[in-house]
Parts: sequence; C-alpha cells; structure tokens
Amino acid sequence: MVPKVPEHVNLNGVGFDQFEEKSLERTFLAIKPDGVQRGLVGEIISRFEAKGFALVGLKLVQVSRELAESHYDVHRERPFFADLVNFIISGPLLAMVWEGDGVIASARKMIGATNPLNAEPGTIRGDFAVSIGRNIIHGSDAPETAQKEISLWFKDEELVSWESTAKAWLVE
Ligand code: RTP
Ligand code: MG
Repeated sequence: MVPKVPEHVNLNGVGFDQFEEKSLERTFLAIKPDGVQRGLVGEIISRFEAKGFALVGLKLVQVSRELAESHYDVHRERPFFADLVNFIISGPLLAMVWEGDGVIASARKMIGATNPLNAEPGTIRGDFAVSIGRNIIHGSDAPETAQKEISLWFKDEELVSWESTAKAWLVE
C-alpha cells in the first residue's frame, strides 16, 4: 500500500504529474547507537540542516529485534547480519525523515562510504568513524528503499509537512 504523503512529495510517479511544483524527495536517515552514545546527534543533524534539507520526522527509538531484522532484511543471508542486528538494538537510535530536492542521493554522499576508512574526509563516516560495523549513520540508498523505510519506521501522523521560511534563499 502506498503510504499517505503530502501532495508535493514525489512518490516515483504516484500522484506526481498532478502538480506543477518541483517535486521534493524524502529519505530515511538513522543515527545508529554508536552515534547516539558518542554524542554526535547534534553535529549530524546540523549538517543536514545547514545543507538546506528539512527535518520532517524525528524520534529516539529503542529498536526491537523484529524491526532491526526487517530494516536490514536485504542482508539477512550475509555473515555480518546477526552482529549488525545486535548492534542496532544495543542502545537508542535516532530515526529521522529528511526532505528536499535530491535528498536521497545527496544524503548518501554526505554520509560517505560504508567502510569509514574509505569514506572521504568531510563526510560523516569519513570524519567520525573507523570501523564498518560502527559507521554511525544509515541512509536510504534509492527512492524505492526510502519509501519502504519511511513507512517501516514512521506512522503517517508522525511526519510533519512544513515549508521553511528560508526556502526562498535556498532554491532559485
Ligand atoms: P546502511 O544500510 O547502514 O546505511 O549502510 P550502507 O548502505 O552503506 O551499507 P550496506 O551494504 O547496506 O550494509 C549495511 C550495514 O551492514 C554493515 N556491514 N558490515 N562486515 C561487513 O562486511 C559489513 N558489510 C556491511 C555496516 O554497518 C553497514 O552499514
Ligand atoms: Mg544500506
């Protein structure tokens, strides 16, 4: 089922052509338990705010095993799956939805390579992490996964549609 989203959000064609306004994307980002424990929540949120994206959903979650397994279902058969799930449920995680033009790909760039030792300086993983199993943050990797992950982690009523007064200074 397609989740309810505001009319200006691009659902990969669903409802999009009815609107002349340029479409916005949404992505699911999560500060993993290592990022929360290390006190990096403010630093990470600041980066996406300063870039010009809008926060539309935010909650601190003690993740259940079921939710962690469902989120990383694509990796279920991989050797690191059990460790990954145990890590994700090991402490609070900050679940977020961010909105903006091109936010899905841009957030992945800002996050950096999966292995932090290969992540460029200036990226979140490049600046704050050294280990693939403790890489601080998750970001949806494509429009389809973004939509799936947003509806897995958030109820419709937990997302807030709003337009920043700074928008006129961000977008031509
Ligand atoms: P994420 O889903 O967490 O945003 O990370 P990603 O897209 O950059 O990487 P992905 O391939 O989806 O892997 C998910 C998470 O699994 C852990 N991993 N460990 N030991 C390993 O070889 C290995 N490979 C992946 C990482 O924590 C990665 O973020
Ligand atoms: Mg991934």
